[in-house]
Amino acid sequence: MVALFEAPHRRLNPLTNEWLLVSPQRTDRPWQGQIEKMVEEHRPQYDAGCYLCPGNARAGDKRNPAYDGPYVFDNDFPALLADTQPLEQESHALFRAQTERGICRVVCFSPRHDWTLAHMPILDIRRVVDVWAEQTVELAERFEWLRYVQVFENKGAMMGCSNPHPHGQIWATEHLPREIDKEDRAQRGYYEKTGRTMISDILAEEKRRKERLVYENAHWTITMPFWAVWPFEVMLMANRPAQKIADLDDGERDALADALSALVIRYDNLFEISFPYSMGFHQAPVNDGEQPHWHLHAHFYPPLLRSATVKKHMVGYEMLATPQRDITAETAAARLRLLPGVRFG
Ligand code: H2U
Ligand code: ZN
Repeated sequence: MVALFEAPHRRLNPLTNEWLLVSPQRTDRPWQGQIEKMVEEHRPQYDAGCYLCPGNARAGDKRNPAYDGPYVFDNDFPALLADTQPLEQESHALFRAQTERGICRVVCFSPRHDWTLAHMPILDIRRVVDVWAEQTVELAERFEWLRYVQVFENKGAMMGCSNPHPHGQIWATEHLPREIDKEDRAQRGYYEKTGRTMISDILAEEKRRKERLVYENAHWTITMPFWAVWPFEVMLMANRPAQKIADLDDGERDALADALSALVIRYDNLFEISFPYSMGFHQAPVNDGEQPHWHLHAHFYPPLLRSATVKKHMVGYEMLATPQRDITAETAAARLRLLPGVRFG
């Protein structure tokens, strides 16, 4: 018998029912080779050329107000439209199409052009949490045909983010997006069988084993999932099976701001750079009654592998067959867990 960290094996993601391949024998050895340091780019607090800074012009004669906290606006180049016309009928069973109505918004996290979540005081992050909650409620109430509100942040040029000003986006749609649909089915099946949310059981086990824990506070737990695909992928889970961001009480929102700050600071400290990632919350669908199988959480997917510049490529076998990783989730979790909680520099 060999241990999981010694031999190639596959692991199942129970939230999506998808497998990944783990090959720890390839590089699961003590960290070797040097880590190139990148010089941090210094940005001004206000950039006259930034379309997200307070008071500045945006596309189509729009202008941002002189905002001093989080600021939300309708995306000027939305991927979805609320009033799109019905599609002409495509009747072939193998060529299905459906109308997808939706709303796209941009959420500036702070007026400070030079900040990221990792620089923001926890009280300021808390205001962003409130905005995410309000937006989910407001959108669902105003557009009764909406079924899902996706809150996310795409950070860093490496992730294709077009502007370093701290911001995220909200896309709300009339259907469940693909990842949500997978998680909805898996969580529902688990809840129907056990009467508990899948994530409650994952949390209990992770808190007992501790090997993949990255950070925890009174209301939130951050772990590297057993089935993590990206080298430093983590999940941020509500300790209680809350369904939506808006269900969180005051203490849980404060603790969420604390957990977000703790995580993104550790991420920045890993390679001493502003760490790129895509993150987003997974919450219960809207306008569809109670969803007791849903358990609020967020996923962080950072592209970096070994240094500030070496990124993991999801190509070849991973595109054609199944995702694969070398360093195990346990090894990577330990690295993140041991990083300082104060940002470098
Ligand atoms: P990303 O860099 O994460 O893509 O976000 C920037 C968003 O801002 C992008 O979705 C929008 C883009 O459509 N945008 C505006 O809404 N107005 C503008 O004037 C420029 C960019
Ligand atoms: Zn700016």
